[in-house]
Amino acid sequence: MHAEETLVLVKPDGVARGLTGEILRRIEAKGYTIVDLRMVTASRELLEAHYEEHQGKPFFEPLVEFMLSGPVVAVRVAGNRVIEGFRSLAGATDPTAAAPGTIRGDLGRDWGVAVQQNLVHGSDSTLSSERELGLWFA
Ligand code: DAT
Ligand code: MG
Repeated sequence: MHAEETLVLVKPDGVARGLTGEILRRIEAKGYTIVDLRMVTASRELLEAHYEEHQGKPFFEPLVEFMLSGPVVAVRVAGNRVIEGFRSLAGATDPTAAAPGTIRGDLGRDWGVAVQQNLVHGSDSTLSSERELGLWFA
């Protein structure tokens, strides 16, 4: 049986702040396996597909613009229950409320802009991870 896989993105704020290594370190220290990794300057089409569930929400356009603002690091991560486990490592969406000990809680903050810049993305279900891995590792 194959181990579960998830898509992690180090978002443009994480790359720009030099936190890629720290984020990958936490994934590896937890015991998950980095299976594949690439730095990507995403297209608008890729991002609109990736975030399709959020189309029409007030933060959608700021979110796409933010994700277009610089390169991201896309990571294929494997391990039993890694989808749930990485979401736990990442912490809550709002970095101000995210618990200390999590990536967003330790390394993120509110910057007073229209979209939360919270360093990482992690797939939220097996359906999402399969769809998202197909987009970023086509
Ligand atoms: P997550 O990344 O925790 O899965 P999400 O899928 O609900 O969160 O939203 C995608 C991204 O959009 C999220 O990482 C940050 C931004 N975002 C979500 N809700 C927001 C809000 N209410 N205001 C500003 N940005 C938001
Ligand atoms: Mg999400």
